[in-house]
Amino acid sequence: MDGGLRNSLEAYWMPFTANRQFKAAPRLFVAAKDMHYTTADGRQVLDGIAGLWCCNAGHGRQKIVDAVSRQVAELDYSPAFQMGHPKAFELASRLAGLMAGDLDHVFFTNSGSESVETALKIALAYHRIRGEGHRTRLIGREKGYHGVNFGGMSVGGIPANRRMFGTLLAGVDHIRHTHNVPGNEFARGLPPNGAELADDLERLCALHDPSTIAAVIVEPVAGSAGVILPPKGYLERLRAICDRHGILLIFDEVITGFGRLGAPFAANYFGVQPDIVTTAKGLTSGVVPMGAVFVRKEIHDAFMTGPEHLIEFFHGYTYSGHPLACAAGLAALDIYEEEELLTRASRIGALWADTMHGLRDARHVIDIRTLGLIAAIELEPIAGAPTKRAFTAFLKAYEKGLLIRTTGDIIALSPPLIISEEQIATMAETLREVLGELD
Ligand code: PXG
Repeated sequence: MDGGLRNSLEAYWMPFTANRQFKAAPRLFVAAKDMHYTTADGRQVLDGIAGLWCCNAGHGRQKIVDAVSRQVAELDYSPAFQMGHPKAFELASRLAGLMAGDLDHVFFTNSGSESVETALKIALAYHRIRGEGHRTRLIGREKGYHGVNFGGMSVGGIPANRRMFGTLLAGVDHIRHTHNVPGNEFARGLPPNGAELADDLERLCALHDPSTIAAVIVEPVAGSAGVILPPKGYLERLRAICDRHGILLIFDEVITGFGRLGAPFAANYFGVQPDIVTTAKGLTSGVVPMGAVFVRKEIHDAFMTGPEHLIEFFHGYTYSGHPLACAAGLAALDIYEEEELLTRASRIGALWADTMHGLRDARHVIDIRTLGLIAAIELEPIAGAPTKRAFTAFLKAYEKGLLIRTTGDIIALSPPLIISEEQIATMAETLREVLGELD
């Protein structure tokens, strides 16, 4: 690499990246179309993770490109506070129509992290408005990922994401995770064992008194910690405990939203009704940053009480409901609808699961988990060097033309929902080759 290029890589401090490793051997994408990225050296790379779980309609979709282009020329920005523009209302209405039950009010943000902060603040304010200001505790789950801001980091349960950052939010506790429950190895779909882990919430209710708890936030399917599935009956049990104690249940659907499981949202898929749902990513198919928080009617209406000239909720972002994001969101929803993408994972899920579980005899594999169009391939860590084996797999897969994600020693896969049957087979073949070459 020449000195000039090295310098040009230096200034950008990359997020969640081994910066020195990257800059010594950069991996740059310069274009993307449908299921493939093009690298700076002109190679095609099959996208096994929808960008970062977000490009659900695939890349370079003309309808989205056109909608965003038209929008930037017509109305580039409209103030988010005390003013509106038509597409924000249209998008919120369409989203409410897709979502399960009466989660029919939508608050716009710009990312999953902001959606989480917004949801936690809505939960606290809702109780306070109703005269239950004693409900201040927030409960998350071990291994949970709810973004990187202080609220989400606090209810999150990934140690590396927390340990450098002081005391975090006060009054937060965590229920146990559901990873690697004995008897669940290589289960297809929802694991059979571990529903009783939901009862851990009762332990925290007994410890803190349930009247101090505002909300519980969980990912219906945990993505970042390595695809951790809810045992059969687990989410229903969590819902029942929340109901018993007047606790709000928040589903963080930043990954599961917009078709990942074969239904529009996990709330639809599992038939479990949360009180608040956080989303982002697939909302615009990753094209323009945007998040949306869905709130049940009763919660929204509780805010709409005081004098009408007063702001009901002191929260929002300059770019909430940004016109470009709304244009991208509406076009993405059009594509999802026309191509029936939000339910496609239910149609090819069996093939996906068969193909991925076909890797169970590959080297180093100790577990495989699949649901919808998600898969995790868990590897035996190298003794004394955790994460190294999976990271090497990531580098090798990239060299062989396949983009995957790894967390710890787990390979996570979540392709765009447009993936073809042949491309699913290609993914598995490449992975088998990669696993066979690992130390
Ligand atoms: N909640 C959940 C459940 C997430 O998965 C966030 C919140 C935060 O979203 P933003 O938009 O602020 O990044 C996420 C993000 C991975 C990976 O490969 C996962 C995420 C982001 C990047 C990589 O596991 N999830």
